[in-house]
Amino acid sequence: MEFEALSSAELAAYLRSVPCVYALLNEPGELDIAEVGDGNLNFVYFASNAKTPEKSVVVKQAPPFLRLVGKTWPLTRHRMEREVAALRRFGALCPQHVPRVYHADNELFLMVMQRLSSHRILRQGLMDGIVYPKLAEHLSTYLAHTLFFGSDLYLAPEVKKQAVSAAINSELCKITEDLVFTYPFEDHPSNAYSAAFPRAEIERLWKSPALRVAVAEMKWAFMNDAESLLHGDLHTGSIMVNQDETYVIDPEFAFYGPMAFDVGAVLANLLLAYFSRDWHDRHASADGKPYRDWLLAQATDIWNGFSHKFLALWREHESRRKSHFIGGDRGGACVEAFRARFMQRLFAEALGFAGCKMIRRIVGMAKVADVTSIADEKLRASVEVRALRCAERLLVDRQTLRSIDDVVALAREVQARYPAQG
Ligand code: SR1
Ligand code: MG
Repeated sequence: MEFEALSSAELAAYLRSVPCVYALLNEPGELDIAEVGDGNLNFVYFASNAKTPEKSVVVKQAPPFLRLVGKTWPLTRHRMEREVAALRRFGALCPQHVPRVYHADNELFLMVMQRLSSHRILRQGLMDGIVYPKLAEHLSTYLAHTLFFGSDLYLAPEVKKQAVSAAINSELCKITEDLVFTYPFEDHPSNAYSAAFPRAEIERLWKSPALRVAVAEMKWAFMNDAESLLHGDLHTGSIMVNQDETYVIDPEFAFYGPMAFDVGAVLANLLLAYFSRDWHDRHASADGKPYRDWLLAQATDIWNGFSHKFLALWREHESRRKSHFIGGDRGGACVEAFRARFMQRLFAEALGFAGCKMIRRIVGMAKVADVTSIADEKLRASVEVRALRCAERLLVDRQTLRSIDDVVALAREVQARYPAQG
């Protein structure tokens, strides 16, 4: 049967029929329903008790297609099960940073979840120049906990393998394999260019063997390195914030993949926010220079915080278990040497993934508002060139950029070398 989105009346009747939701909504006689989804995949509704509007939930339903494109791009509705499972797993590990799932329906492919009514999407906050003082602390905790506790550093091998198998998410991974790692690096019809974008810039990347090989290496890692349960789409539109709290939403792309993919997504989106400040500073109340510095400080603090917390979890776990992943280590030098190499590899991979993710947002079909909202065509093109040049260096030089300070220096250098036009 052809899919029809639920009408407000149907959804209200449904929500009243689910006892736990009915109770959460304060036993509503009437519900106010608003469709608010602006994402690429799903329908999202706010449902509030008409008499006590603070009693409110979010309902998310997966249609059998990609919302951004419509029925011509069919997509499994089982993605909702992946998202619910990931929210529950991440919520168990990091309840302070993950919204609660109140109810899931595997026949309607929908879930009812916590409404974050005093929070906003981080990307919008960054565009408006808002400082979030706890952001780096919260995101580094979220990344360290979700990535460490999903990995073979913590889980028993048979539990981990079972978890890998339960989290298979082939259709959504295929979207990433195509849209992040393949189409932007060829002359694909789904690519989209802004009006003043200099085509020579992308031709240059397509013809760079060093870049093409680097991207292929990242694609291989994405497809093969089942290291931990990932969010899988951790851009700044998947994060909700206020001055005190940070929540990570929308893990429908969750699967077992390389840990650095989530870290790289966060870094990529902070860099896109940084390069687009020439436009947003014109409208933000804050002074431009300190805000740019704050954005780069977030990248620094998130990487350093993540690395520190991940290592602390690892050391604590092995000390409690009285054994090491690498086995007996007389003298103890090899354990720490392995950890140092492990984190250096993660860092290099995070830079490679960040590079791919920046390029896909400039050249590929799914863009980001930080850049698309730049109404001045020439200025937007300057921002796009900076993002591409920085991304190229992140990919090609990912082994020689040894620290997050090197990345910050690179971002500043690119910003200075490609001044804003327009
Ligand atoms: C075609 S779906 C486009 C993008 O939206 C999601 O947020 C993912 O980033 C996906 O690649
Ligand atoms: Mg999403």
